[in-house]
Amino acid sequence: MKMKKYIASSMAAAMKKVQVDLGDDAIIASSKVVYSKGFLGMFKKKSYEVVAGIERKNQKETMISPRTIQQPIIIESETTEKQTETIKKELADLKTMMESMKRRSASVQYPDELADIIEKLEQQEINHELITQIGDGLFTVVKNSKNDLSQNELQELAKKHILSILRELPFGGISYDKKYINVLGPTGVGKTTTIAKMAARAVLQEKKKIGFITTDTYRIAAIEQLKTYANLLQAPVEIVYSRDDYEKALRKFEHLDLIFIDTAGRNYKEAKYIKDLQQLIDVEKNVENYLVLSLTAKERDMATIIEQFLAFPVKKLIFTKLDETNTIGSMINLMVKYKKGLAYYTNGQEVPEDIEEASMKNMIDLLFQGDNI
Ligand SMILES: Nc1nc2c(ncn2[C@@H]2O[C@H](COP(=O)(O)OP(=O)(O)O)[C@@H](O)[C@H]2O)c(=O)[nH]1
Ligand SMILES: [Mg+2]
Repeated sequence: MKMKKYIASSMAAAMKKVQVDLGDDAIIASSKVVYSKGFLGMFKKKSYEVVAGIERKNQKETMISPRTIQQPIIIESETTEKQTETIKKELADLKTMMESMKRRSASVQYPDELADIIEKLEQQEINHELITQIGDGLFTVVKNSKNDLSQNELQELAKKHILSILRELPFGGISYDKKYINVLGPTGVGKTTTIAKMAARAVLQEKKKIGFITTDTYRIAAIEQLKTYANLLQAPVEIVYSRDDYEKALRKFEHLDLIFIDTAGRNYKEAKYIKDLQQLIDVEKNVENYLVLSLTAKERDMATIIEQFLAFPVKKLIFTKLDETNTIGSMINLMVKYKKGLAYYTNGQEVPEDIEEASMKNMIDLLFQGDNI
């Protein structure tokens, strides 16, 4: 089978080229994102490369026929057990590869009317696996539908499909069932600012008596920052340097409704603070843990951070700096991958207004926002 390379500015466009050139029977051997070299490594251009070919009738069995696969087994009739294992593994790999090729080539066969939606999800950087899942779902509906569906109807269907993927995950902010709100995450993501926003809501809307504890004693500025917000809300702050301080702070705040615990980013590596907290408070019973991530970070780095916190019972994430990006696919990819819910997302530096409690619906609307297909 002769292979050809197709390059275009989107995956959908590259697939289209393949389809126009080779027709519906084209087989996709590989697809990837490529970056062209820019000046001094800058201004790199992103494009999509698809390698595809078409099987000619008389060549049908040349590539991956059962005979080709079996041949080594027949020739090597005196193979040792180890060799047999290797061959079995190779066969299994080959099977996986063929299944994946079949699956990828299926995307070529998505009808044209799905191209815009698939492209939108790609632009949002939803990962390939989820896009295939959504695309396959829509494809089934389109195939079985008697009438043509409008773009709006298709978009609604795509939203419903995403809702069903997310349905097990918890959404929404502080429950007010637990006394301690523990906010974790690396430095600079916006933990303290977000705490101030959450605390302001607790005081102004829920009329809670609140207090703050900070273990982020590394930089004076960080303490001052929290004190400033606490003063505005006329709430007490305890600065905790040791386990003793911790115990004292917890006792001192016994009469309050809600305690926000601000942490130092570097603690996520030490994990000592987390252990202390676990020993002092019944974490399961009394603490709601939130992990804060910034949408401006790379998805891979965010994944590493989530993995560092897997041992800790974090049920929901908070994503900050939505105002600094147009893509939220990474948020959805990570939530699905790590089965974490979403509490809030924040969209600016202003306290207390730049925060929104998350719901499944507003997150999905956000994904298709500004979209008038
Ligand atoms: N653009 C934007 N900046 C934010 C947001 N949340 C926090 N920041 C800024 O990010 C910086 C670090 O915030 P800070 O709360 O000190 O982060 P921490 O180190 O995690 O406690 C500050 O300049 C904040 O104003 C947000 O939603 N959008
Ligand atoms: Mg801070």
